[in-house]
Amino acid sequence: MHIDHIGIPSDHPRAKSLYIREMLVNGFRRGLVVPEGLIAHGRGEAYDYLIGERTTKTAQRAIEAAAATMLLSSRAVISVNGNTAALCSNTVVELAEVAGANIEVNIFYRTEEREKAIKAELEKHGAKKILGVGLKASARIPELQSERRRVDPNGIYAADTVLVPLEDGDRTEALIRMNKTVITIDLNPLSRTSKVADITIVDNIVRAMPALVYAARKLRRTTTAMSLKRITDNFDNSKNLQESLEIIKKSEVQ
Ligand code: PTJ
Repeated sequence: MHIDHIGIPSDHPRAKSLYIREMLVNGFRRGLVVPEGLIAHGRGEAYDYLIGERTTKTAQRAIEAAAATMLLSSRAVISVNGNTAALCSNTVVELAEVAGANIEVNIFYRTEEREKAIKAELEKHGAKKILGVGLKASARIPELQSERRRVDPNGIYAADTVLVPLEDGDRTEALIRMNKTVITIDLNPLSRTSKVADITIVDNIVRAMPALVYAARKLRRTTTAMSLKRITDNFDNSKNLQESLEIIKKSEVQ
């Protein structure tokens, strides 16, 4: 049995889940994640437990629709908050490259220090251009009061598609009002964001992001614009969310 440096035995039945927690705690200590982000993760974990801590077929369909949408977009942007940076900066950078998307830092609890820490984390993983930091976030999302309203005029403000993982409902609604296509990753199929987004991937971001990179890479190599369009046209978010809820309802004590 292997025990890693933080003391999690590799054969611990909940090892994976404990590693993810550690990544967030570590992200908190490094100034990427806010304390509230740890609470948000706890909520996510509970739903992850209920969907069986796996990427369901239902989530996989949403992942393919999301990949197709990003490939069809001309100005896709991946919005990165503290939790996303701590858990999957590497796949954010990969997805941006595969899908030709921009990366923008956009945080709810905004401080310049944390914006810079998130930017540095993304750069550490190979990101070359990062939008939305400091004075670059000079545009405003109309009718939104939170600090998330401040966006980059060359990024989220001008985007046709925005991927907003672990998002709050207010901004999702505001982005939809701006006629943007919104993709989210949210383990809670009942959240406001999940309900109002165009495509909701009900999965843990640590599994969804690598799957999204894989799907985008595969679709880019093998599929025409017409078949990408068919994938997006055939996707029904309400139906997909309903299926995720059914999976949760069926989860039972073994
Ligand atoms: O870094 P900041 O300042 O932008 O703050 C980030 C948080 C996450 C604190 C902020 O966006 C927030 O308060 O989010 P909410 O409103 O609590 O929503 C987070 C949603 O993400 C909830 O529905 C959770 O169930 C879900 N969630 C949490 N962890 C994961 C997740 N979904 C997928 N994968 C996860 N690991």
